[in-house]
Amino acid sequence: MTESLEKMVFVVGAGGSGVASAELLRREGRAVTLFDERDREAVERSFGRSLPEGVAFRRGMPSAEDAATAGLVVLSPGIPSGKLPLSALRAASVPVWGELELGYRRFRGRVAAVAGTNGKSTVTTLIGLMAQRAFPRVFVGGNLGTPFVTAASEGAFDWGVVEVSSFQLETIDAFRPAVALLLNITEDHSDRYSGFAAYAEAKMGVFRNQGTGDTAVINADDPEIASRAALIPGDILPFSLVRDLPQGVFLSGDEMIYRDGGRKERYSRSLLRIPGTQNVENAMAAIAAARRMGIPEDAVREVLSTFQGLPHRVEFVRSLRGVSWYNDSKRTNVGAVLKALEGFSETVVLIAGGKDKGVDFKPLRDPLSRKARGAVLIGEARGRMQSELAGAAPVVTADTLADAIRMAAGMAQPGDVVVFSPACSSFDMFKNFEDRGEAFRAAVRDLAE
Ligand code: UMA
Repeated sequence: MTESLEKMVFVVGAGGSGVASAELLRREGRAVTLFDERDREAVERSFGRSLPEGVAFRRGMPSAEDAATAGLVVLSPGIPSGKLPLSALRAASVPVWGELELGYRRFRGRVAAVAGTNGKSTVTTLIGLMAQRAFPRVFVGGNLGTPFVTAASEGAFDWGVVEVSSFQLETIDAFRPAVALLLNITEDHSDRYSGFAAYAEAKMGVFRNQGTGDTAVINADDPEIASRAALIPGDILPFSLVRDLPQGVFLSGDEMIYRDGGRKERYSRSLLRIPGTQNVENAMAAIAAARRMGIPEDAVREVLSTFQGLPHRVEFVRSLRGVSWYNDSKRTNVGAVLKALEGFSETVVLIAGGKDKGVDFKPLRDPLSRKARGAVLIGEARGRMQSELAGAAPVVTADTLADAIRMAAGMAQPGDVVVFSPACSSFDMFKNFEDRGEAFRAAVRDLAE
């Protein structure tokens, strides 16, 4: 469906991506109404400034009666499309795009898109840094922070390197990245999707519009992706930790080997400053994408050997009485915590919990029973987590993060690691995962010697 330029645009959701979309559309001269379930005052307070000039605001969601007055709906990723009057919009031929689709339609340049349950932000940052060494104008953003639409007002780019979430991929239409990556699919956001298949299908959307000349970088070791690979229309370049590939990137001993056509390049694993096998996967995905984007080998090596990792992802905080403390607040799902735990050879005290997204916590039982001294659980999910994890290791609950830190400090023995890897989102007790990670860091730094 095409947008009707004469009619009003409804931008639904007045968060970061909605407001950036409204600003872009206003600059294009469009009439825009922003909708949000919070009132205007609350929205403006959260931004610390007024809404963009010339943009109308309405509290609530558009109604079926409104549909005929809209030429386009731009839906924010955090709002399920079921909140819109979808049949009325369809009847009036009004397209519903996400901010990602709007950004793509307006962006001038080639796009590399990074999808997956875990590792997206790290891989997006790695590829972004590599691209910035090779090309004069590169946009890096998307789900990890700066909304993609903001690039539309900034002229032409060589590349846009964009992290894309399953929420954003639900509302694409023409979105066609020249290079698309899917790092892994494990359970997350069960409160939003009718089942795992629906979530996986949203993620596979990153490849939907690809065709000849486009590259699809996929994790060959992920059974969910491998079983869907036949649906990918682009040219597949896989990566693997466990087996040699005739084409793609794979780990062989201590080397990551890139094979593509007649080329073969070797990247030593010891180049990497970021720990754990999950980061070897992230590096291999970035190598595959970067080389297909035309980024020279030297630029790839330079970034791999200097990138220190993003905050809140297995971030070392301090060592105290022989115990190392790590802030891993970004781990908001079970699959991510499994990977984080795998990355430690030491005995672990896990601090976890947060907003309950309805997922199954039982997969954590195995690593807890093998390598944990115990677990301290916080937040809305703590009761359900405790009952699902009981018996795998000593499991206790705490009312506050500060209490949990004190309890973990009491459990840990010299040589152990304490990691705060929540497996839940943060919204029950904190503004976001950054806020939660900062609170953790500050409280750990405050622990007395
Ligand atoms: N709102 C409603 N009704 C609802 C839900 C929300 O009115 O049912 C309103 C809220 O009052 C708020 C606005 O919608 O004013 C928030 O919109 P939003 O949740 O879509 O958030 P944005 O601020 O626009 O941020 C979004 C992404 N958020 C989500 O996907 C939930 C950000 O990803 C992203 O950085 C940003 O766009 C720029 O692209 C965050 C995230 O948590 C980091 N992503 C999830 C993840 O990574 O797992 C997918």
